[in-house]
Amino acid sequence: MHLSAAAIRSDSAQALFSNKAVSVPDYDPAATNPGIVHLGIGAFHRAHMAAYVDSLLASHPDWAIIGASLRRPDARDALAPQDFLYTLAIRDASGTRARIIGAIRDVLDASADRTELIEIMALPAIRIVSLTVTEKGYCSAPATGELDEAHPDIVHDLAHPDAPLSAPGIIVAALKLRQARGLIPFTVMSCDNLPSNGRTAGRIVRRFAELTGDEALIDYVNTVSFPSTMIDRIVPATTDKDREIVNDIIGLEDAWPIMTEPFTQWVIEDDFPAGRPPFEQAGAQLVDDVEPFELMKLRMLNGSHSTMAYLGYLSGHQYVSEAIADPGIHKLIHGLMTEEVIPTLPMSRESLEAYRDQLLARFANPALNHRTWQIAMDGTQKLPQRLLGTIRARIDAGQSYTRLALGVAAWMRYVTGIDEKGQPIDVKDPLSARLRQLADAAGPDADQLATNLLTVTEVFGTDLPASKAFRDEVTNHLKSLLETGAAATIARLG
Ligand code: CS2
Repeated sequence: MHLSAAAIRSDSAQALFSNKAVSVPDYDPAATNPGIVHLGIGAFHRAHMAAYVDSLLASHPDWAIIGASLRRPDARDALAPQDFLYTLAIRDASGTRARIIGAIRDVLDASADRTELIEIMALPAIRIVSLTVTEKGYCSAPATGELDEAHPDIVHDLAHPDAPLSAPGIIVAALKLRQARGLIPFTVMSCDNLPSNGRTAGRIVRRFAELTGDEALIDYVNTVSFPSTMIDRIVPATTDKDREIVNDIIGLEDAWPIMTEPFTQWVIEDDFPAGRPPFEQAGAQLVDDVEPFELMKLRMLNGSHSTMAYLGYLSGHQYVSEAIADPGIHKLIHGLMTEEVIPTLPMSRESLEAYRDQLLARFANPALNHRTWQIAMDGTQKLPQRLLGTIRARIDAGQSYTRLALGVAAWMRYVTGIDEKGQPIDVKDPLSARLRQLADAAGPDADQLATNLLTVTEVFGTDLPASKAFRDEVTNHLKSLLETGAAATIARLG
């Protein structure tokens, strides 16, 4: 039997759930009303924000979520037949806990039609529009966080404002409709791994509005608030094996369960003029300034993740848990956080070392099959906030950054598209064609490869390529990676 509202109320399911400690919504999802529209209804949102909202709906039924996927129809296809219910499977070495989530009331396939989505975003009841559209969904230049005005989707959306493709285009179209209806704006809450994600989202949306030349709209968009958030939960892509595990536990077929770890954290800047659910009652931290938390998470967790993804993949490790079990990689990541990242952060060393140890344990979670290839994706959008910002801070302080530079060199080695055994690597990146061209033009020469890739100013800016010390450090690592491989390079670092 398929997962559905009726199925989870059946006697057989209730009996099984009480035996196996499967939890179900403590409210009737059909009796809730949407207050949030979420753009980018992928695995991450379903493991994180939707779970917080799920905890609140019994007491605050007017904050259910309408999700939209902007690129693919698959979320709607999978979830509609099961009344938008899905299982969140929380896994570690001790086992799997299943929680059925009812917070999502509908999923729109906005890859096919944006009209309905924009219409819903302009309903009075919608007070928050949240986003997990990934770094590239902001259509920005990663090095600066400014709107990329030449981005094909932005060019399209400015020419066709009523049929937008991009997240900024959709948000501005919905705000325009709200303005026409005399409504106050919704709050835009970014939940992506960007530096100052609220400020970045605000800068991009406001710039898009400016480019429309519509003065009244520009004024209205200037009144929108864009709180920053720091979001943290590791959520690997779901596999068929995961589906089997979950179906076995819940005794029902769930077309798209989500696998995650026990750890979860959400720090939110408290700036919601249109109102918000009491996220703090679900465990979120509401603060005045999220930036220190974001910096800590991006540099410690995501910086380590990307470094491990490239070096791990090149060393033949399919999963993060395998990479971190490799003594060379463990030592490198421990050293990267302790020696190079922690001194750049404003918190106490003691608390940061505790955070580091917790991260090392999370990376080692043997039940999360988190592929290095998944994290390696979209490197051009990730490197600036994960590694390059930290390198800049180290340079400014006159300090060394050899492990961080190895992470950058490993990315360069990875985007050549050929692994250490001569097999092709499926490099997923919005700039992959250009990266491939630059790599092919360089051939196996480390100097040339580094020189070519450092011309990608959207990633490196102009300051880092101009620093001889930075170029030398990256080139030396790259030479070693090309000539001796990842494992020997890591070992040499000691
Ligand atoms: C990962 C993140 O895929 C990636 O790039 O580094 O998705 C990471 O798992 C999350 O940020 C954890 O909160």
